[in-house]
Amino acid sequence: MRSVRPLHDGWSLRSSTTTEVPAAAVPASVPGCVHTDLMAAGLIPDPYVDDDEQRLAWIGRTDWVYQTSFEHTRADRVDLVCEGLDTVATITLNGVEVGRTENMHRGYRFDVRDALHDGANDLRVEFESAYAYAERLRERLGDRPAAYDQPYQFIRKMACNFGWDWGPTVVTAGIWRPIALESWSTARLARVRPLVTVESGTGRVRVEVEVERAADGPADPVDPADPVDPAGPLTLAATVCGVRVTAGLAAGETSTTLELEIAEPALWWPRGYGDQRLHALAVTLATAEGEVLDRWERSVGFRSVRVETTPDAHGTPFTLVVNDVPVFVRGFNWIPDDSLVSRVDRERYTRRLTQAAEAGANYLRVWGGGIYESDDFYDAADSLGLMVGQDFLFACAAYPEEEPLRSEVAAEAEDNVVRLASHPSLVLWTGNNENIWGWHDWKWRERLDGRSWGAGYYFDLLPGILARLDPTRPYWPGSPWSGSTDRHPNDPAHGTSHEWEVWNRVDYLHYRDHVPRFVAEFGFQAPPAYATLRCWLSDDPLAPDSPGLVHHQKAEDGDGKLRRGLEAHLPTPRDFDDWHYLTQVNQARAVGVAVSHHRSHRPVCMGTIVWQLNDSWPATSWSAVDCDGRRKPLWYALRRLYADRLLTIQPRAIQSHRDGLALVAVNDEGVDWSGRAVVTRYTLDGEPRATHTVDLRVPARSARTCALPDDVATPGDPAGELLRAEVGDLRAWWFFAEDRDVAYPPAAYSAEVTPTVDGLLVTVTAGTILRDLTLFPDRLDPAATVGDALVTLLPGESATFTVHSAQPLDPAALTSRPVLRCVNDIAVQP
Ligand code: BMA
Repeated sequence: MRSVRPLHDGWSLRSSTTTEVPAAAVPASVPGCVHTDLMAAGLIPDPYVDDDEQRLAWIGRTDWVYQTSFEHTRADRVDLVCEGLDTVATITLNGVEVGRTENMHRGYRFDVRDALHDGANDLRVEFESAYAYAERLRERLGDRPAAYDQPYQFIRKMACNFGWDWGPTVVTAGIWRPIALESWSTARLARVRPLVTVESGTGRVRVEVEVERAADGPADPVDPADPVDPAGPLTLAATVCGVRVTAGLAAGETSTTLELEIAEPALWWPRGYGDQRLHALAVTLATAEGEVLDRWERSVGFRSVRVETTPDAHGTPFTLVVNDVPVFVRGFNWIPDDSLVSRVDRERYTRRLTQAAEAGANYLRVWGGGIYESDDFYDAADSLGLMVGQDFLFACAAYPEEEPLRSEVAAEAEDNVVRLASHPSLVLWTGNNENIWGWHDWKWRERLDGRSWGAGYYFDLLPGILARLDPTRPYWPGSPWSGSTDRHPNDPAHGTSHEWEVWNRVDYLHYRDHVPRFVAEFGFQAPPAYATLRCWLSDDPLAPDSPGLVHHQKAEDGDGKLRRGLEAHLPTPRDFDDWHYLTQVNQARAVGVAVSHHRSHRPVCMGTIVWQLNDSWPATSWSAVDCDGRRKPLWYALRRLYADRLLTIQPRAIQSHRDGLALVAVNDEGVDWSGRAVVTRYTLDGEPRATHTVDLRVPARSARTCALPDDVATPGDPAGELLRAEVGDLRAWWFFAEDRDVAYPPAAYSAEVTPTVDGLLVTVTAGTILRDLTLFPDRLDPAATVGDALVTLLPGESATFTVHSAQPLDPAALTSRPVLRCVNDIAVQP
């Protein structure tokens, strides 16, 4: 039986090519990376603190040696199995070179039998500087345009490691995924590829199996008295849902297919559409005599998936259809959860994906500048019912198609397509992030002057690999991609699009200018939570332009865009606390305009994916959750916007009402929704001026638009009135003027704080309107959390916030600025 022995102990790390740290070796963590080892040894500061990133750039330009030793007894075949090496490595065992690598995104297996000694063995993994390799290839293959002045498209390594508009430049090296010795005899399961389909209620698992036989005859059998012929007949068995099939492999054969058919299996559904039923699939390899040689087991889920792209009256849809049900995608873009990505463990993946699910998302797009996500990520997605679109790893650059890169791309694609095949959550493969768009629009063509840029990957190599290895999942050549080379790749009326005019150039109300079919990226920035800033920055005082904040804002003119975005909508901040709160409110408002617009246009629009869920370090960024896992107000806003039932007031030209308003009710549930909606025009003092009642009937998985009559939709005084729509607990608001122009009264309220077992209940009763009331308990206890945010109250109404904290919190501090905020507390004159 194949045995696996992890080699995670006894490692040390050193370098002979730098004088920045002593030459003596330091203990190394495996899996891990140089940065975390040097930090643990106290030799470097944390690159996420202040601007320490800048002092550590030399790490990426240095060569590093990892070394360990282990005791070993010989076996028939012994392989060194590296699930991930970052990146350019030479591996020696007892002074004998056993392998070389140049791709972080694939696994490697080296037959090390001949280099092993009985007893102690010396294993070294020497990493060449990623820059040295990439710059060498750039020199050889000719430069190519890219969004950043770094050679990331010349090496198969996580691109954002070289710095991004939300992330630091921390060019890592190290053994970033598990490494092990595998001992086996006769044969092993080299590749198991389960292809799961469902048709008319019948589930099928086609298990494609490739076997490796111990090389060329019984070399060095452990027990010479009992040699098993490694070329002899073998048997395979596969089991799922109690169904078992077997197949024989004749002498010398190395591959076969096992087909399992399950009548009416319990299906896997995206969350909100049904349960996430997973079933164990086991494959065993044995000799003809029945001796088990290897075993493989994964969870699979039965579901069908396709993308509907048949042109219609509006253009070209992009509608995911799972188990024959069209699914409205409410998603987040996902980036590596840490720039030092080897630190992200199973627990952290589960926590972060749970935050996405709890915000109401049903989809994550794994962006192409990161990694092919780990099985821990996909396991969490499988059980949470989060659908995943995985980009192949190409982002914002022209990528050379010459060797050695072409073969590396093919190898990594094959590896990962096979590795991820069992996960039902994976519903889409995408060729790249913004590269077709870049070629089209960003003057790449001129600069390339005929050189390759990646088209061969996106239109030929990658779809070819999928057709061969996993035809069960749809493929789309790019994000964005309009479905045809005859059209602009980012045409919102066709296929997938990215909306970046807002944020970069125009106000967020322009999200409403068109009705996109499926928006795979759009977003707006805000700073991270206050406690996160305080943890990582020593700025004193904190200010929008204090050095740490400036260093942790990586986007081009990011602070200018934040400021202009604010000026158009909200009162002028008087101090840092105002700026911090208002920029976070503005982020939530901007994304809210987009999401409610997109959802209100179901079924023309069938997907909205916010850029971005998470952060890889403490950053002012587009994220909803910051690097320390703290939820920004945007997260709470999305939880309302991504709920199955959404009520929203939208400007709509309906019949004669060219500047009219409409109430739109969106129902993503599988059952009809009926209720009585009351829409009232109020003064800021809470006086009703006009009311309209609508009997809503919203069939399952649809949206209904109801024009509002003029007496409700037309204010007497735009700066002093608002609309509120209510159905049950759901509310929608419409303000006729921007907050900076609204004649808000200074905020008045009373607050009551009641202790609970693990925190406090804070009940706020409004004396005046309170706009976007939000509590920031992390300002008092960094570990404190709150249950809701951005609650608007009319005079006399109250809201209760649940605060969790292990510390006693001062009630007075908890219920006043800067912990308790609303937009109209800015109206209070200091
Ligand atoms: C798109 C993404 C990312 C980037 C984001 C914000 O270009 O694909 O590359 O971080 O916008 O600018």
